[in-house]
Amino acid sequence: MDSKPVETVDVVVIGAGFSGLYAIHRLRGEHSVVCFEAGDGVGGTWYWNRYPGARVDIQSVEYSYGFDEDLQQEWSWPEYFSAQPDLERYANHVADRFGLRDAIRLSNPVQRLRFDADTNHWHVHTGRGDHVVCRYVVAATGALSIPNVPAWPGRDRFPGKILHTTEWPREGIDFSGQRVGFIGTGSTGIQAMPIIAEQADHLTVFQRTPAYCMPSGNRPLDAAYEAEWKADYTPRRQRILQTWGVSTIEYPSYSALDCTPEQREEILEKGWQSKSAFQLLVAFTDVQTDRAANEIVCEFVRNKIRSIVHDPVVAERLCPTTYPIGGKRLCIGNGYYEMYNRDNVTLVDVRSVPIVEFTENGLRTAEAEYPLDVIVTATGFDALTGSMMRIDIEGLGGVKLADKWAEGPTTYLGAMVAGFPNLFMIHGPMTPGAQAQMITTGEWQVNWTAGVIADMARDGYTRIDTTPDAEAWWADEVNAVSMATVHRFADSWYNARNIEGKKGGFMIYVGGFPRYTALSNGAVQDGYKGFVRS
Ligand code: NA7
Repeated sequence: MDSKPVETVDVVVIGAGFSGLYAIHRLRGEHSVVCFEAGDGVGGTWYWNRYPGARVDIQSVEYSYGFDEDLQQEWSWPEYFSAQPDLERYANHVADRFGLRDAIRLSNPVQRLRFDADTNHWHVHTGRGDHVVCRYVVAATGALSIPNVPAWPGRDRFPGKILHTTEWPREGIDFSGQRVGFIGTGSTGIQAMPIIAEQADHLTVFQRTPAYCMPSGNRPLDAAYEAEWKADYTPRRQRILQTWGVSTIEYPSYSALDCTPEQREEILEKGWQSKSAFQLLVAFTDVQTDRAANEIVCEFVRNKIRSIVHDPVVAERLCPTTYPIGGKRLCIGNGYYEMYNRDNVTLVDVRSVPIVEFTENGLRTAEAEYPLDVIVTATGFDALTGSMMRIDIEGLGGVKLADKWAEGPTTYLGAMVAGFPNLFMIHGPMTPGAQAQMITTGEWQVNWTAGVIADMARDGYTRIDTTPDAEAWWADEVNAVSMATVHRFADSWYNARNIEGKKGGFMIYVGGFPRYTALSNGAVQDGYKGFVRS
């Protein structure tokens, strides 16, 4: 029984990350809005991920909001690629500047959603006993918010700390004199490890799959560059939506296969030195679509690793060979490969000799025990579906979302799920997600959702749903475009193969943001094709 009185609002927003904050701002001009947030502060990803070295991998001048001209003119980023404290500060600034805090209830996670088909309202129940009845729910729950921690036995026996990077203590951790074990060599691990290695007595890296990593070229933001952006923001924001989400890289018109070896080397070296993260992925037109073109870039990076890392055995162990570059998100680092030249860093291959258990001394693989004081897991996330599946969501006919998605997510445009009316997802499964720049594209999805909600009132409807046929059509589209890229050749959170036993197939839309927006707008303009309104 809820002890608090039942409240009624128009819209409940779940999550006060960057998309959730904008959703509050965008919707509350015309609607009453309440936002529930699990954390005790705003910022979502940039609230939770406070591990050492946490930093955005897209330039801050573009990884920022574009909805308010004054905001983008007045805000200054100290570096090209901002660190977590600056991003969290920005989220708080936006919450204050636009007066969003009175709509946000912190430390109050949504636990249950139930749709009342008689009234076309959602009943929202939270961890703090709130019960809100609303017409629409906008779930901005985050694509990467539920940590994946492999279930090795013996966790209770290990006397030291075991930390996941997304649950980092606000006060930080002093690694001085510590023997640190680090599991996970994705984007997160690559950012955190070089900093931890500088403090720790010893760092043992447990690597299952080596990563392709290119240097970020981070540096203090140049005033002239900032001014150039500020003088030209509107077209630049539009360009972000017209590319695959990063406008600060150059998109060439030549294939790798049409260049001579010398030309390729020159282009790739320029890309590596470009200080524009991700440039290697678009060094040629076909890096993301042609295995032979892709392999040219892979070998370039392997040779970089061989030239940076002194110990040839360690260098070879760090060379990715089993998947194409860009098949998983390219890692953007600051001194990652160089770190392996330190005397206090050891690399252990846990692909051939897997981790078996935590022990009273540290971590045991199938071959050896490693004595440790602290273990850090940067083992990724139950991505895309995890945050929705953990909420008890009951749609039409008592169907639970977790049951409907037991074999993998089904959505229409990544925005709605058939049988769960009036529930919109931002950056949900089968949207472009991290394949585009998430603040700008999150704004776009919120605007699209706000338009759909406005049309409901205009057209006199109270329920919008989608259909299994529309979901099947979208699944075909998501799969078809994924077949055109190299993503299918890598195991990653894009295709649910980062977690053993997770089902779902391809969960990211890699057809490009321009095509995604055209299809989403087209559905609306085509009389809400694929939707059912009543
Ligand atoms: P990622 O990219 O999913 O990386 C997780 C890492 O953890 C990766 O190296 C995994 O190896 C490793 N991992 C996961 N499970 C295990 C087990 N059981 N044993 C050993 N190693 C394991 O997560 P990140 O947090 O780094 O980055 C997520 C996104 O944040 C990133 O894509 C950017 O968009 C920002 P694997 O490669 O699966 O073999």
